[in-house]
Amino acid sequence: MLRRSFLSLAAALPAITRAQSSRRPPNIVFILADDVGYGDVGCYGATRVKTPNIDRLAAQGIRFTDAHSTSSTCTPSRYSLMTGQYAWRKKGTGILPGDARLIIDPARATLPSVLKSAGYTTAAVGKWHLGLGTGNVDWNTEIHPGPREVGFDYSFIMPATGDRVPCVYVENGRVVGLDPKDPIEVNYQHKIGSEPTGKEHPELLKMRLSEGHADTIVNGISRIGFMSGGKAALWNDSTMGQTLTQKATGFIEKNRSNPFFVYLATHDIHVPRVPNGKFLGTTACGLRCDAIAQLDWTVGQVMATLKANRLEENTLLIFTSDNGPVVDDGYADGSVENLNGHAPASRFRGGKYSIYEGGTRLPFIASWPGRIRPGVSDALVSQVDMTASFASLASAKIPEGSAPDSQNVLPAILGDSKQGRELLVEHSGGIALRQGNWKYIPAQPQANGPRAKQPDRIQPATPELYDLSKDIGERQNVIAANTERADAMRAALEKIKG
Ligand code: NG6
Ligand code: CA
Repeated sequence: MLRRSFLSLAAALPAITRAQSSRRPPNIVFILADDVGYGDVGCYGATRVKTPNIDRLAAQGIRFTDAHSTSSTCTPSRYSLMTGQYAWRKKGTGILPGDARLIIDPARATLPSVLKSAGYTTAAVGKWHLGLGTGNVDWNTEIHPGPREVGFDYSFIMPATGDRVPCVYVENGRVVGLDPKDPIEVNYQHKIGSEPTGKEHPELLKMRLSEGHADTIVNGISRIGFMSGGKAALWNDSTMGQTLTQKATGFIEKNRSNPFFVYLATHDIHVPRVPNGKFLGTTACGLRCDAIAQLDWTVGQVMATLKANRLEENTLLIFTSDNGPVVDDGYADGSVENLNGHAPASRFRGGKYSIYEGGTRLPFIASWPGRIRPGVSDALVSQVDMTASFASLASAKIPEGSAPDSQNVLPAILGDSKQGRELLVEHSGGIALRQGNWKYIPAQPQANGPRAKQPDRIQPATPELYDLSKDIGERQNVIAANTERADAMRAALEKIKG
């Protein structure tokens, strides 16, 4: 074992020397897809949808088999990624409405601010969903605090999600294309303005609803929340993939001569799924998979841009997702009917909204040609670790007290070590603990929404223990036969909770 790690270290040495002798630290491009599950891409087993670009990235980099988002939904997951703090430690980090205030304290060091302190130029492109302003956002003036105040030099964002108003892009704090004579108003309590809603006018909808999403209709699709005004600024759902990709690649081109960090948070494959016409019907598993095809195109564009600008060998490119998969997430878009054997969570139990592995165990690929040697890693790593790991890569300091849960797993990410975390807290409303191949799940808070009893959303009401080395699908609760281990893991979890 020792000998092997010595050998792999020795093999990596010339590359390390090369990286260190170049004057600048490597660029970092972090592509965070939305709701993409472990089984949704080819290199993780998908066959009904082809993902040649993501597969190529995996072939030239390291494909992780036990990498996690911190949470099974977007806002807490992204909060943890950005702050290096587990979201369950902080109140108010659940799924946010589109008019929520910024939930990251600008006084804290963040992933982008730490990189900025090391000389990086930083950009956030795509889905934000971490709130903006300090309450009662005025969408018609400069909106702050937001990405800039937490460390992003440039930002081009969707404020919340594709299915939440306001349906406009915000670039560096300003709504893009806003006509001042047609001001935007947003309300999550009651209807405003004269635009029809999905509830009143289902006949106007081009996408039927299965749950919620019955408020203001924008581009023929009703959303969560009410919005009036801003007609000229509304985004076009079917060009969103292209728009976000171009903003990210444009930033890369513009900043090619200085170290940069790009956080590209795609809207794909979140609902509403409106992939561009050129991807429609290109897969064998419906609209959800067509959105995966569009996502794969985005990854290909980023790779091509790095190559064209001769940045490949000086850029760490990571591809992952914010939480596990969901097929019907409120729009009856045919994705369930057209699955055709496609298994979004692969062999794992649960998905988005679930404490089981499907909730947070996701594709995670790290590529850096010339530095990372291709392979597969079973190291346990979490997105909460990006702050400490990227700080280490950039030789940046994390101020005392910031990023408290972030561990430096850079050696695992670069393939110099097979070792990741020893312990990981998973989160989906409640929390659970991973220790090696063991997973301890305390009794979880019970939801009572219309879907809470769906098999892929059931949360355990009493404690469970799984040995993932024998039972990757978390089917055999072995707590009764392993009470000592369960007690020890419960105690370890209590200690981490503090
Ligand atoms: C849920 C929405 C779902 C999605 C999710 C957030 C309903 C019925 N469901 O409340 O459609 O928007 O929030 O997804 O409204 S996430 O990926 O941003 O966490
Ligand atoms: Ca998500």
